[in-house]
Amino acid sequence: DQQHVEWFKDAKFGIFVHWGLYSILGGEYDGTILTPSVDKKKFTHGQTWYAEWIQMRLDIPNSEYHSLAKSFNPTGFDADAWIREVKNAGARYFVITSKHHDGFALWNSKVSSFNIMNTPFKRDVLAELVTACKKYGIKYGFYYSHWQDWEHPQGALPEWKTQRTSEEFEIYWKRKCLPQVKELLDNYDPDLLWFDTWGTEDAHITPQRRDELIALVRANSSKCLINGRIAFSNPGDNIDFMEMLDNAYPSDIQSKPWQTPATMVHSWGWHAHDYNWKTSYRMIEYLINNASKGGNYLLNIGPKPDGTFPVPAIRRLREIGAWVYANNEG
Ligand code: JFZ
Repeated sequence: DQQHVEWFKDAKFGIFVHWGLYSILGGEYDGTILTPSVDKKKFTHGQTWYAEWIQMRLDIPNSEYHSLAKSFNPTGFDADAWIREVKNAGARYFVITSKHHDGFALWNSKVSSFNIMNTPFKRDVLAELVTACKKYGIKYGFYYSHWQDWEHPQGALPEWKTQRTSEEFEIYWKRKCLPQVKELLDNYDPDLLWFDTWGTEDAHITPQRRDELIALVRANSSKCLINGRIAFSNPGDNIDFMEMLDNAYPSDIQSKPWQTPATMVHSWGWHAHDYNWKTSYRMIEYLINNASKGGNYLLNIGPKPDGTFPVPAIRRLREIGAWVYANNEG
């Protein structure tokens, strides 16, 4: 039964958000700014200066990085205002990083204390965003980093660090990953889960674990879509949609519905020194190009540590929205 994927097939446009403790740093730590000239050999996917990678990029130990939680207090956060912008941009769905590679959960998680309730903010932002999405008729989903987890002692680390064995990873998998995914399904009933791997198959995300995770989602939700990045290669038939690389289009007809994740600048998370803003005109072209080939465009914003969208992002959302609503029913 593929009914649950119908909305995704004609959604065309979604908004993605990367937000977490790394947003506080905005691409800078201890006087060092992440720039395009950083040492490229540490990265395989060529994304050398993403702000959300700052912990690994600058080798910040957990003992230091985790103290960022003590200053996470985005008092300007307004879920209704965010989703109003999403709606006015003409997007039909919204995806946010429930937990990125750093392991920090943006919801009230009983599985791991490394979560937003243990910050001065103490508000479950996922719960607030879900309420707003329902109000505005926006489908919603969560990015969940099921492979990389730099907080858990047995979570996967980047390839240049010492690797966990499969037996070690199993502890993280059983005690954090699977229980947190179940928690997301139970508490928030998402329309979509967005898992993240890249590269080639390794000892962690084996076909067996991939299938175990798919089975968990299916056992707890009949509607929740699962993306192809759940596994490295040949993710199998049991997934709902594929992802192209950033701003790329498939060269042939896809057997699965698909989307392109893309970001307004270079970084996904907020980076105060990233001036690579794409023009609205260019992003509208990407959107049209994807939609004309049957795909969706999932456009990312990195909110600031005060909880607001950067002004250049708001301007672009509104310019894109003006085009969408002038040319479509929205
Ligand atoms: C991954 C993450 O590492 C990154 O922080 C962000 O969340 C992004 C959406 O996903 O980065 C990737 C992974 C794979 C590719 C590009 C960026 N790729 O295959 O081109």
